[in-house]
Amino acid sequence: MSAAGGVGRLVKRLFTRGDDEGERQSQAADGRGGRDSDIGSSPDPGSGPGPAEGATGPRGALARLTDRLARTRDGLVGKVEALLGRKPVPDEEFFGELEAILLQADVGVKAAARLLGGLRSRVAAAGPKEGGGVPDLMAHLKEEILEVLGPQAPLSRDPSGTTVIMVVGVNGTGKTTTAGKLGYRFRRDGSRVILGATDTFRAAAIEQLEIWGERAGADVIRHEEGGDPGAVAYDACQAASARKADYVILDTAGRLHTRVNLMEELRKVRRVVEREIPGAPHEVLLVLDATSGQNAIAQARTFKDAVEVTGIALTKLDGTARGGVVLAIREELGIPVKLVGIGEGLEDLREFDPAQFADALFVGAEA
Ligand SMILES: Nc1nc2c(ncn2[C@@H]2O[C@H](COP(=O)(O)OP(=O)(O)OP(=O)(O)O)[C@@H](O)[C@H]2O)c(=O)[nH]1
Ligand SMILES: [Mg+2]
Repeated sequence: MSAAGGVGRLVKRLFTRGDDEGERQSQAADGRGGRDSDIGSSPDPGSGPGPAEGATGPRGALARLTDRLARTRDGLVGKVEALLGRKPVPDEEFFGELEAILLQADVGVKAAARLLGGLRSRVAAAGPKEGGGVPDLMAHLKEEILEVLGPQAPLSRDPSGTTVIMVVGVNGTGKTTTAGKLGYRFRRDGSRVILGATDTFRAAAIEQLEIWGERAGADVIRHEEGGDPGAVAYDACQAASARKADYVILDTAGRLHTRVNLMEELRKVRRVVEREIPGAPHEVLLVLDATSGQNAIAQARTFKDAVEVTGIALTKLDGTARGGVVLAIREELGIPVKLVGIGEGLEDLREFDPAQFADALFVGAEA
């Protein structure tokens, strides 16, 4: 994909609505995500923040999440229900098949073992019901999933100064999109936001962030392509002080010429913000693509060691049946998932709420 083509496609997709089911499926199949964007339903795409009606209230939020997690729900909870239909008595074969379902949904070996162990104990404690089945098995599974997910981990912020968030990750995971959506969220809450184009690797990356800045109503600090990311970070911090910004969000590069250089550049950006703003960076958000499955775990290990990641933004949960990876991340990395991306629209970024996530997964199930 050419750089210009990438931006062109982005702009086109930002301003069009793909209601056609075939389009959804082909997008999902090629990893571009799936569902229609909510952008097209906004009255005027150029008029800054204007949340789609019904998308932001608690019920609207759950409904949208439920819609976007449909593939994972089918791949995980739907399959467990089908298994229970065939095998109402949870014997060894049942647990074997359940393990296979969990692994297919990318729950990971460790989290799957924990879930199965917990479920076995609950099943043993509950005892058989009349006719041989186990009462409330889906409810037990949901409880176990909630235990693995742990409590909600909110984003850190400095309420009296500027909060600096570095957005890092390998190329294509959704860093720029996440930085833009996050900026929009903060703007919608009345905060002043500066987006820093510290990904100077490609001109298109800078333009892409500028488009998001316009959409979100946030200022963008940029230099030319090939510029020093540390200098952009410095300017973004200076601008934040001058304009009394509440947030600086730095979109960083996903690739440079070698991996080693990338990590060095990220550490450099980090040192700049540490020096310029007290307590910064308040968050180093690692963006992981949920469709990349266990690969995401390997990426997280590399970044965790190199740049002190404080939280994960898990994107493209709408485009995959393998959303169980959220459990693998929690269990294997010990880094909290703080944000989830559930589409390409402005509204499609959520603070990760384990209880709501579980509710969306188990909606309609006999939990
Ligand atoms: N369906 C879906 N698509 C997403 C989501 N987040 C990002 N994307 C798409 O993923 C693609 C890559 O997103 P970018 O934000 O450009 O990724 P990046 O990490 O900045 O990429 P580089 O700058 O090349 O490293 C774009 O087409 C986004 O629209 C999401 O939550 N759901
Ligand atoms: Mg980018």
